[in-house]
Amino acid sequence: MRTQVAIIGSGPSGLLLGRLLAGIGVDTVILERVTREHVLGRVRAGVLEQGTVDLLDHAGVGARLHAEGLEHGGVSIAFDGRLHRIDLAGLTGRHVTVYGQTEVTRDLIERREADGLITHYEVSDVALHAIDSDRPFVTFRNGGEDLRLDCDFVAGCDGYHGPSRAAIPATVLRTFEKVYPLGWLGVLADVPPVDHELIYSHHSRGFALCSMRSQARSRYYIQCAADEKVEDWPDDRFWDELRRRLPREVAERVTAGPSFEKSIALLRSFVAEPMRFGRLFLVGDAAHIVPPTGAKGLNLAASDVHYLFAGLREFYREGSRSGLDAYSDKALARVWKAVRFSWWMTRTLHRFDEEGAFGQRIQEAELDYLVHSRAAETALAENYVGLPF
Ligand code: RFL
Ligand code: PHB
Repeated sequence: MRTQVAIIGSGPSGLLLGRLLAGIGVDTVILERVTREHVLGRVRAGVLEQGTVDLLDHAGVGARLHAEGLEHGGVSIAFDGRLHRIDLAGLTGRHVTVYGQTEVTRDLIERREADGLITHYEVSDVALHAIDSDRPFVTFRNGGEDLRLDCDFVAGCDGYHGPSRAAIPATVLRTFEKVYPLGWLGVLADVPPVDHELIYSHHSRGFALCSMRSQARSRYYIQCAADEKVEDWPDDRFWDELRRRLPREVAERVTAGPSFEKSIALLRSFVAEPMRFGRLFLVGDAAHIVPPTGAKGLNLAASDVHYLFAGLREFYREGSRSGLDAYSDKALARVWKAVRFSWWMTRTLHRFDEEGAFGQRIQEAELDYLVHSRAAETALAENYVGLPF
């Protein structure tokens, strides 16, 4: 079989790219390792930058997001028993939208199906070939058959563990990594959120985050050790620990309830350069990972898609390769700024035993500076709402 752009991975990167290309009449086939249900069941990001919302609108999948998403004009930082609100809207003129990645994925999958476009789920042995030639192709197994997909370009939207990045020769690829010695234990529960906006809490027992999916569904996270097990965290222990890490007046307002999702995510920063090799383009988590503290992972996937879509549109409409040639540099310039911001948020808000008393004092000074300097608040706000594409 043949398509114009072979997309590996049906996460938000692959689905959004596929939808934008469909809008200009460019054909795509998506190859996905797991089932449709598995893709739709994953609980991940919750905060969308304005640029991501604009791109989803441009792709024609913004209707439910606008009806059900929650616009937040501020975010709170808690430390030393107090809450400090950062006025995102006042400082930047922009806001963020709370709308789960699960919902973004559902909207995109339903639209792809309505458009009659092809996604092969549960494929295995995906391998990329001749990506440094003008005739790349992808081979894979589907339903016991060995198949071949010829294409003009391959979009590697297959996340951190996918085969695309591994197809770039080691002599070309350079990687940068920082692994943090901690994890986030996350819980979803159908209880009203403790506040109408998000609260990021720095505490001597460890970091905590109060987030949400709707007025009736809360998403909470607490810092845990990297080797902890979900089974060791029954709901009661989770709620108790969460409350202890929040200022008293906030803790008293937390509504506890049975959780229906509980998982541990490890924190790392990772970047692969370049994001293009021949006719292969890496997009989203395939090229970079950020710790969730800055809420940037999904939003970076969206900005990569924006740059790649612009390059492909120029190629198919005008025959020009200049946008595609600029893709890696443009995407990486924005990626590194988000990597820096996520690293800074992570470093400032978590408990790091190995940094000792000196490290703790630096964190306290950083937070004190943040809440007393409009410049420092503005720096946080403009990164949090998202730097321009
Ligand atoms: P995905 O979502 O990982 O999708 C990759 C897809 O590729 C498939 N795949 C393969 N397909 C075929 N063959 C193979 N061999 C394959 N190997 C893999 C996978 O099955 C999958 O369907 O990458 P994508 O599309 O680049 O999207 C990236 C985002 O998912 C990710 O950056 C965010 O979820 C990160 N993230 C957050 N981002 C934000 O912007 N705001 C947040 O608030 C936020 N919170 C989070 C997060 C990630 C978290 N976890 C669990 C990692 C909170 C958490 C807890
Ligand atoms: C979430 O709601 O899942 C969430 C919100 C903000 C973050 C990370 C995750 O920084």
